[in-house]
Amino acid sequence: MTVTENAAPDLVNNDEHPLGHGRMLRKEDPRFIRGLGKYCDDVQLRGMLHLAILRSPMAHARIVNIDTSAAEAHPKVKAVVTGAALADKGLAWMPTLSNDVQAVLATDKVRFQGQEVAFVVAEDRYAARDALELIDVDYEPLEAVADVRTALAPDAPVIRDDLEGKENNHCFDWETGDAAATQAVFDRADVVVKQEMVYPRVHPAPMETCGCVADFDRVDGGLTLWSTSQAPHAHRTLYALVAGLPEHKIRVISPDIGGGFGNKVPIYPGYVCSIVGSMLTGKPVKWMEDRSENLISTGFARDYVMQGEIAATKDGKILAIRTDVLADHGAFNGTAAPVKYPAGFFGVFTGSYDLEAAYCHMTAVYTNKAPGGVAYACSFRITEAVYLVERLVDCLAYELDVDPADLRLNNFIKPEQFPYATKTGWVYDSGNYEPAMRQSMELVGYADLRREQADKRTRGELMGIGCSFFTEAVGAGPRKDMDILGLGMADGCELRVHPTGKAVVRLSVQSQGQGHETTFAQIVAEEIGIPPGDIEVVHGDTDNTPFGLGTYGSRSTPVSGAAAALVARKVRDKAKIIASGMLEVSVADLDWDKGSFRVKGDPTSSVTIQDIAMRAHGAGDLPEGLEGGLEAQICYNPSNLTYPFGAYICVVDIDPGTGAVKVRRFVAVDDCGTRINPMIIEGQVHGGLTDGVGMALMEMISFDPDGNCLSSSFMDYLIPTALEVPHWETGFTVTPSPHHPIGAKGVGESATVGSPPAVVNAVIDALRPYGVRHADMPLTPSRVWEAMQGTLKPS
Ligand code: MCN
Ligand code: CUM
Repeated sequence: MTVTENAAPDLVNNDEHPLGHGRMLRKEDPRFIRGLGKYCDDVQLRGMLHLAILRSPMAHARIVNIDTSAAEAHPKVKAVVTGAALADKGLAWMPTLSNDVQAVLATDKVRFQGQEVAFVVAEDRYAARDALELIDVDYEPLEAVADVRTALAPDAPVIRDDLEGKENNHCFDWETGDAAATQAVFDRADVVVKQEMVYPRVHPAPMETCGCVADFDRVDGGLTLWSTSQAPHAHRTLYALVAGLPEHKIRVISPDIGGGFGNKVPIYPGYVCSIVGSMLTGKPVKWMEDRSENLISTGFARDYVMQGEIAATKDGKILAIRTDVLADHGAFNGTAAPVKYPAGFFGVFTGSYDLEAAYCHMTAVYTNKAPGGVAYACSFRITEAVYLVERLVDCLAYELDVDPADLRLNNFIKPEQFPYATKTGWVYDSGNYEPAMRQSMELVGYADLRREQADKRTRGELMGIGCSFFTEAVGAGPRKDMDILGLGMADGCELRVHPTGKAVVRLSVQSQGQGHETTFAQIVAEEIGIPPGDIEVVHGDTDNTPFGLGTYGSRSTPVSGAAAALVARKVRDKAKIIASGMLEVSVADLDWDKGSFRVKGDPTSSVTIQDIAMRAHGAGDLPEGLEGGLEAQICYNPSNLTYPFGAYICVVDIDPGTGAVKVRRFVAVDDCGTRINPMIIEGQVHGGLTDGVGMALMEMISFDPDGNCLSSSFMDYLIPTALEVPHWETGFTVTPSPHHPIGAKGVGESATVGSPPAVVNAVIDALRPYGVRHADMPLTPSRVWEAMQGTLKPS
């Protein structure tokens, strides 16, 4: 099916909304648009204290002495805690999501600017911040490693001397694919194009920064933690392991969250400090970061230096791709990815093309920068992978002097090749790439644009058209090979239908703005015929939801969405048995008609799901052997990931006098299989495209040679506004996932993954008259200008 979707959205009144999938308005919006959401910072508890964190002003320094006496004497201060004090309790270090350790508070050394050194708990936020100024830390500065390329130099200072026997800054080596087979293909290829490209360090920068309220009850030993967490269940298990608290005594609540984008996947020292603060004082303790703290200390994204190589025949058949990557992991390896995937899902760098061979070797290093490494709508490093392959394809088109859209069309994996096993071991579940590509070209008017461009070039005007085609891998993941710190990546789901036919569905995933309260009600409604307005979605509270791994990597729809559909089918199966009793026919004689069971061949005999719900709980006998009630729960373990894809085309104009890039148009055709709520999908795509334009043109966390972070505010870390982005034009195709119960694939990260190469390819295309084949992001006016002058140095 290929449908375009450019007309004004025909939003339906929710009261008239059909029972299931479709453009339903978001159930959560009435509270958000009236400012009535309840975020962590809205939590107010009696006697609540406030926590502030003292952070290192240096990137690398030995801590000689910390004097906290003046801060302790502050009349409003209740506690001042240093790393040494935490070390006494065995809490100075905590595990990261990648089996490394990270300092909760620095004991021996500080290893990045902004690292947590001490915390103060005081009666109010102002007093806590004032008292930070009274703490006197004596640092002995050490040489910092701020350049990833020199991190492994023999004379580089060793950052992680806390790790036994560590004598350099090597973090890990990783490889995938077949080196020898790839070399053989490269040896016989007519054309080999090499290009180094840097995906700079960027930051998710959610509107709401990270924070929490910890409330430890000294009487019953229970801990309640309201926190900005994308994965409340996984966090609870980690707190149990770190703090030695029994898991059943910990309740993690993720209330409304003001954007996550991956930034709220890791556990941050501030959460642990707040828990310690509450235990020490016996009072609830609130901690909320400010913007600078969020930018300098929490999970960054990307930071890959990639040497890419693509091999092809002279008539444009792509044969193989090879890459060598230098990955900057900061001071602690805090990458959030399944344990067996230290480079996340970067292995899908073979993209959407039918290759003969592929190989990647990666070296990851420690530097004196903040830890992190997945966050920011990346689907576990697929953003980097897609950027690599889509830039390489354009570099090849440049060398062969062929049209980049044609080059893609000629090399796609064909529909009949699915399920398609890539040369790096991934099995793409389903795909039909050419219609998506053709649709994007039609929507944008590709041929006309090329004519316009040719015409403009004769006048010295700079216009560029950039294509990108991506395949994503989302829905981590099959328990057989995916876990985070030993926790398998399956999701529970529970559905209860009340006697009156209203229902509650409990999820293990946690929305940060994706509209789960709406779409999960729609998934259940589609299966069981109860209106979505009658289905309450409960999430984000470990005491009230089944165990599961949380929302990131666009996994909610592929994993929890499947769980919701299957649990609803389980309830429907039971409802059918009850209906057979009510209608006095055998189960085999019943037809399901979304919301009611009918007797085959007798349209007048039927019972609604609401009638059945009442009977399940009410008077009268149920069929032999059936328990009362109408509810079920399941735990869904996906058999594979889902592989959404998309074709994006960006059109830019560049001011030849200043190098300023204007994105004139952007067309995005996405395929995420069965579409639950097209309005929400478009919103997700619009947001991701905005992210992508931001990364391509303006976002970068940069450092000076001493490791000082130069991007610690929104004055220096630029994020796109309505002024920098065009009116988005979207389309879609539908290629269902064969293994997902409703055929849905994830979409939340697609646009962020797919759009940066489209923008960069467009800019480079515009600069063709200047002989520019590549320039690194962010393509700020000065970089574009330097590229035009031929003076741009590798970043
Ligand atoms: N959806 C749909 N039909 C599909 C696929 C998805 O209607 N075939 C709907 C889903 O039901 C859900 C939304 O689209 O309401 C996104 O679904 P999905 O792709 O499963 O992604 P997740 O819900 O797991 O969200 C995570 C994803 C990630 S990893 C990042 S990063 C990101 C993103 O979502 N962060 C966001 N989008 C965000 N949107 C907002 N507003 N805020 C964030 O922090
Ligand atoms: Cu990789 S950012 Mo999202 O997965 O939360």
